[in-house]
Amino acid sequence: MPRFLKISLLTLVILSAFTVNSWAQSVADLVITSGSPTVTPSSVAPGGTILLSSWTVKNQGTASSGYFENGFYLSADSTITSSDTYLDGNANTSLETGAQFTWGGPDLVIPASTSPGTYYVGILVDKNNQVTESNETNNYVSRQITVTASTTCSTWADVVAKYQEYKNGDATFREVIECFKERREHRMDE
Ligand SMILES: [Ca+2]
Ligand SMILES: [Ca+2]
Repeated sequence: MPRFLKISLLTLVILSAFTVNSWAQSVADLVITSGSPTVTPSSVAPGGTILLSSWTVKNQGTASSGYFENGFYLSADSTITSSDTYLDGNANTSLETGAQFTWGGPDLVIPASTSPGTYYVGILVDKNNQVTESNETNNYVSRQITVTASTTCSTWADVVAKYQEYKNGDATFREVIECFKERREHRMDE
């Protein structure tokens, strides 16, 4: 092979290595910089509403992100994925390198069918993975909550049924009063 051709080939190899390398480094990285959200109240009955604190998403990568969608989820563990129970969501327009956006905290309804227990409520940015990122594992934050047993006395019919139980000797009068109070508190929550 002539010497000049060898040099040209070598140049080509070096140039392509540089090109591939700089292309690989220029990638977005979305991250929630506000940490785990606070959840109010931290204990809620199925069908109840919780309020998350405001949160901030930042693009700490080296390329613009493009449009992406975010989700709020109910999860059995602290890791939030798009397979968890979807509660609500929103979307961001493209964030430039170093740019961030702060969202107000969302109101989220815990599904009425949720069994009592310990859960996590979380935020997942780029839930549909529309953005290619240098780190795909730092896209969520979560906070533990307790889902309590559902309210048994939420309607007048429940109170009447409890009174009937009392008349039949299956409940105390105190339980009827408690049921009445529970129903009133439930109404005030709505
Ligand atoms: Ca990321
Ligand atoms: Ca992604």
